[in-house]
Amino acid sequence: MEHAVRQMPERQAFYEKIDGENLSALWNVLGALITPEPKSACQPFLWRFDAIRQHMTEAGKLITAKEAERRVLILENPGLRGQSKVTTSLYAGIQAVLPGEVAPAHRHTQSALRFVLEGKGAHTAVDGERTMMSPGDFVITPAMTWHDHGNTSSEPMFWLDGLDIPVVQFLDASFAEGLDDEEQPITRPVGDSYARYGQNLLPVDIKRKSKTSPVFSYPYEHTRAALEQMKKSEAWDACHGLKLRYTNPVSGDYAMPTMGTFIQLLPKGFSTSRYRSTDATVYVPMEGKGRTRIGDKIFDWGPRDIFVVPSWHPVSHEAEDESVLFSFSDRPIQEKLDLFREDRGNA
Ligand code: 1HN
Repeated sequence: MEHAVRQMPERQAFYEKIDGENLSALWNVLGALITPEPKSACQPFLWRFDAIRQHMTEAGKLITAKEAERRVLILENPGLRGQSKVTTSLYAGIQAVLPGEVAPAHRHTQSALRFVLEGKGAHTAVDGERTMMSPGDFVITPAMTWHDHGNTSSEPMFWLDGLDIPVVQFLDASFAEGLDDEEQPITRPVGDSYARYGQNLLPVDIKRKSKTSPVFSYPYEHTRAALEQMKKSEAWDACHGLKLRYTNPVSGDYAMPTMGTFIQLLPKGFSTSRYRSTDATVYVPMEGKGRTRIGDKIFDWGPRDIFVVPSWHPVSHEAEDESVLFSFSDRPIQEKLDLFREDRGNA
């Protein structure tokens, strides 16, 4: 599959002739199309949150959340510049909502996840319900649900947005609309979805069409408590330390149909075994500090930095302090299409 076909004047003339009829010879491109293993333009990279915060503060003086609709700095993968992609299939950005601001209501077919980085007391409204946001919370905006954000606190609020924009783009399935009002009508009390779906209970006659978890918010307090309890058993996985996936309580599947979200704890001094998988992954350390080797590059990280591991690049983490890492990838899509592969080395 990897051989290159020889060029000859007669062949060249043939290619030029068929080119005019929108035809092209497979034998010239086969090797590039069907590679023996993933060959991605996506590159390993790390963004420092402190640098982004500074730029966001400047952006806050240049444009309001209302005018921008969403005041976001896109994390553009250096190998994919100009495409608004953090990996080949995923989008990521850092959003700021300043005190008193509203990011106006809209809805679209793209699904969004938020991972709260800094600030307290801002909220997002999804499908008629408000959710307060705190650092470490994982919050979901399902496809085509109305959503707006507001900050009635006195501190700026920063979070990471992850969206399946490139997937929806690839499938040409984008629909979006705005709302006449800035904020959507609130029809349910704060905490309603968590009480109804987030307590190992479900409404007796539950019928849901949506493949997204009805738990809009996974508060860090509970996530962290689960890790804290589990770490007592010291059952560390060689590649992952202690790694959990966020789930949809209705289906037991990932919390979102297109993006898998994960939280992992690495104890102080722990080094993970080399691991690689086909799902390019975006990581956000929430606590601790350490370094991660991705292929032949090494990145030092601390809380709120963001780094990206491309498909099939060997990755190993070293935690200098006890560390908690949030991550997300397109793994649910790959698993459903029988494309997901991982390599744990000998671990
Ligand atoms: C969006 O709706 C949000 O709701 C954030 O906060 C980022 C990037 C592209 C398209 C829609 C949000 C987005 C987005």
